[in-house]
Amino acid sequence: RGRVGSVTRVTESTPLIASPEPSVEGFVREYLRELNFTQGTVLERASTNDKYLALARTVRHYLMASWMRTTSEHLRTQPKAVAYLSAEYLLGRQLDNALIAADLTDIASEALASLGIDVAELREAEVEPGLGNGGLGRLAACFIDSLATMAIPAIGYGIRYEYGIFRQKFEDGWQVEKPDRWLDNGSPWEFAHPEHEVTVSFGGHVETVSEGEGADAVETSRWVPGWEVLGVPYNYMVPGYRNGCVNTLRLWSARATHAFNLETFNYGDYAEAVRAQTFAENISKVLYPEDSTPQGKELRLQQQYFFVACSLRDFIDQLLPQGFDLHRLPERVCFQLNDTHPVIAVPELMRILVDEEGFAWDEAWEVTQGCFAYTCHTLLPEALEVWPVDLLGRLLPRHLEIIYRINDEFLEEVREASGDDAVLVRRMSIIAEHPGRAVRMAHLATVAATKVNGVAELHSQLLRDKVLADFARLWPEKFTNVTNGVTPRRFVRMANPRLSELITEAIGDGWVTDLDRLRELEPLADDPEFRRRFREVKSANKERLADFLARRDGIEVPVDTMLDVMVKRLHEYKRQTLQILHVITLYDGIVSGRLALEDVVPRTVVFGAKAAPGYAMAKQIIGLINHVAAVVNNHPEVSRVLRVAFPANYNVTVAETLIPAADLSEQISLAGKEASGTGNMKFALNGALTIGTDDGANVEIRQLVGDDHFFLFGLTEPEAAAVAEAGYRPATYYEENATLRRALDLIARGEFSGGDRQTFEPIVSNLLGEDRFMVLADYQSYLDAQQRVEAAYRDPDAWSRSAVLNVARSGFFSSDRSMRDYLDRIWHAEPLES
Ligand code: KOT
Repeated sequence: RGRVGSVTRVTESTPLIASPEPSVEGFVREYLRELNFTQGTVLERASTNDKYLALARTVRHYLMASWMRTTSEHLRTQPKAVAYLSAEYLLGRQLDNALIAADLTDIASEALASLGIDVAELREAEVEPGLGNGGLGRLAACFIDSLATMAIPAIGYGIRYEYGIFRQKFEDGWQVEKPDRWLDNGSPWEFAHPEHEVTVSFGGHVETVSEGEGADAVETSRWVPGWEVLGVPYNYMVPGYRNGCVNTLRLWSARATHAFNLETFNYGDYAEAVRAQTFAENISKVLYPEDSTPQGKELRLQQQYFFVACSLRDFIDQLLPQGFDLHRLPERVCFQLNDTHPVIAVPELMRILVDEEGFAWDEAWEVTQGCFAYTCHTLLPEALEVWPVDLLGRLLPRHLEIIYRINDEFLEEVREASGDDAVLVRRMSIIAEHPGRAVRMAHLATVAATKVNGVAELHSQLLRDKVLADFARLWPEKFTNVTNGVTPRRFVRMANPRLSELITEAIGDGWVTDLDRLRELEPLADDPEFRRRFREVKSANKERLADFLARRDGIEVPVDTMLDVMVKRLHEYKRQTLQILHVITLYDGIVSGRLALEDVVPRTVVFGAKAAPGYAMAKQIIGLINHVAAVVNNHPEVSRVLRVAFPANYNVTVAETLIPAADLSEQISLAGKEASGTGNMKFALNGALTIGTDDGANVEIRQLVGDDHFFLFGLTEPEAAAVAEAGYRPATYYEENATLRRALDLIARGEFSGGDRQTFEPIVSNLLGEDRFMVLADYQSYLDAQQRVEAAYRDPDAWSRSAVLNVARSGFFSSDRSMRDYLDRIWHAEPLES
């Protein structure tokens, strides 16, 4: 596969242009070519966006040959591939990641500097593709990064939403949502391929046709759809870290069909035709902003089927050789279902095999069961997706029929195994009967999948013991765990260049793709000089953050305080309320004179969180945090030791500047509610200490870093379950704990709402009356843990020793390790030879 002049031969038949050799002069040339010939402007007149677009396209050139080569190698060698099906990819900015993957950071900076351009300024011009809500979407982005870095033949499939997660603003401290027009300035990282469009059908009805005569006659179903849309694929490069592998992320965009256009437009009703066209294109218009609470909207189901139908068709038609025997599909692919959002792929594959390919039902079911694996990401019952039968039947009548048959045969198996246990059959059925008939997508996924996994040890255990216990008894070998991970490329190497350099100086740069090697830092935790340099890195990162927030939000962050950070979606189970109660308690202590200023370790509490637009309580909590912030920050005494910062529109870009600066990571969900968490991992890897409950991956973080370097508090999952079982009465805690009472009374009396008692009444009455997530039960334990945090922070040497040990012992949380676990336990695919 050597270079032949400027042409690289990939296969016997595929000639390929080589990417340019990396050099400063070469880069300048490529850059000017892009600026002048593609962007169509001259340097003197170019806007920042022009310059950014030209830079992005230039960087692309250097990855292009690898991309084409990887693609051709997949096609030529037909290895087993992983097809990751996810409704969300929270990618974050692409430029810096591509520069680092291609090892072009220095060359690009020098080249552009020679033209008088500052690359740092161009980086800021990129609008991040926010095609996800939070953890689940960011996980998908980390996974495809790791798969490429490990040279695994993999493709990510998803939706190219025209509007990603909303842009959050605050008006008087209350969240308002603005549309995320991320495509407006051009999107240099995508490649549209309208020639590979796929037709997707919806609606209509099912006809039963008899084939054959007399006793041989068989009834078969035929779907007669009511309407169609087209899916146009947009390809994105997924570059591995300096390994010559560039995989593909393929996102689908909806278009009206050509036939449809012709018919309706010819009919003469132009306005109606345009309206109908808009209807089709609405399917990929906007990301649903609900995290962990499905909305049950018809358009959402359309989105799910749309991208899944496109993806299966695409995989079969484009990635398998013509005439491939689909009986052998499980040898070629594992479709990984990222939660239940893509589960409609199961009946879709059955439909393709039975209706289009003429498979017998049993044959088709065997193939289907061999092709899918399911990852569950939640424990909250309200997050489990169900689709009303009438809605699903209207939109996808043939699929509903297939689901019924899958269920019939499955329930037969349950009856046999259980000796006709009718209660069990009702519990396990894919079809729920109450409150209305509905398809339980998690049951469908579990029945169809070869493997079902949770995303952290505790979570997988709870899936086996509680949420899916009946299924785990029937098929114990189906259930497994794969603890989540995060990509060290983006979240350490790219987000924290200073720490990266310090680590590399100490142990070489192998850690970037082999994160267990961070262990080699352990002895350095006892080296005072290393700890000093570590503290220097932290404080430089705080300066960088302060500068960033000053420019972005006009927020002033003191750099010489403990930086205490809670960033994640706003959800009651995550308990942002608990942290704001701690802030209020500190405030109350100082204002009431019970707490002397000298006795408080100065800290800056930073929140970042979006609330689902329809989630009223979450929006209340955002309002409360902002109003408390205003009071605290404006108080002459209190603000000397305590600040609250809540930059709006927390996203991947903000995470990248915030996390490397943090001292304390808040992971304070009620035990048994957070499936894993992945922010917790990012903080530990960047040398923050965690204050956290025994929940999700916190459990594993604490086991690895050691109890002495982790601030544990709160009920355990079995304890919380027992409290709930016995009947939880939050008011008791209010009555018995004076500190807690004062904090809640301050809110109730309007201390943070200009004396108005109504403003935050819903929060207070919820906490006192229901408090579903046991904030009050864990309050005192949390306060005590914060006391231990203060004590520890007063000893900078001991603190930085713990911080270094957090880094050294968190290598396990690389998403490369997660990928190895998926490969060993679920996918059984192998790297492409290079
Ligand atoms: C969304 C809708 C339905 C069911 C689950 C979700 C979901 C779960 N969205 N995000 N998650 C989070 O996924 C992360 C990655 O596995 C976890 O770390 C986190 O705990 C989940 O809350």
